Amino acid sequence: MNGVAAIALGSNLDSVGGDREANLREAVERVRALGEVVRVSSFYDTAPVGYLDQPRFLNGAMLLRTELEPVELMRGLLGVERDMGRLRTGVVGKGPRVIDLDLLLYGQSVMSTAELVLPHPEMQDRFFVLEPLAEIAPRMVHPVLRVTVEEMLKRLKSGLG
Ligand code: PH2
Ligand code: MG
Ligand code: MG
Repeated sequence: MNGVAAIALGSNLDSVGGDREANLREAVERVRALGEVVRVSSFYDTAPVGYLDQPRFLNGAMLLRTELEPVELMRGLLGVERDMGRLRTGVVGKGPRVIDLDLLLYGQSVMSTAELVLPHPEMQDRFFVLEPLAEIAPRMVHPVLRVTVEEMLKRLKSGLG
């Protein structure tokens, strides 16, 4: 398969490598090993959503053209998280993290396994995902909702969901 994947990036902790912005930049560089980086959004300072008792996030999005299958790509992203010092044991789920890389869309792929759900089930509800993604891929279509990223953002803003 050869597809264009949309990936969300987030960080709200310093790492040994630097601050939130340095972490996002480092992640983009490391993701280059998984395919061709087509676009990278600006980075947005955002208030934490869900688990609120944690530092503000820096969020962004990127488009990657890759020959990896969706699950292989996701494993690659988890590898980047791990290599950058992301801890997954003994920490609050949805809590502070050095780097978070979420696979949002992979072309028009729709799948649901224990390892990976595509499209990302919460992307349409998250400003911190849709704002950066709308900047780089406004016309990319959600294969289940059948609306563009631009439209998802508009609906979220208007409270239609
Ligand atoms: N990620 C979460 C939970 N809450 N809030 C913001 N603003 N940005 C995030 O990336 C984020 C969050 C879990 O992945
Ligand atoms: Mg996440
Ligand atoms: Mg994640």
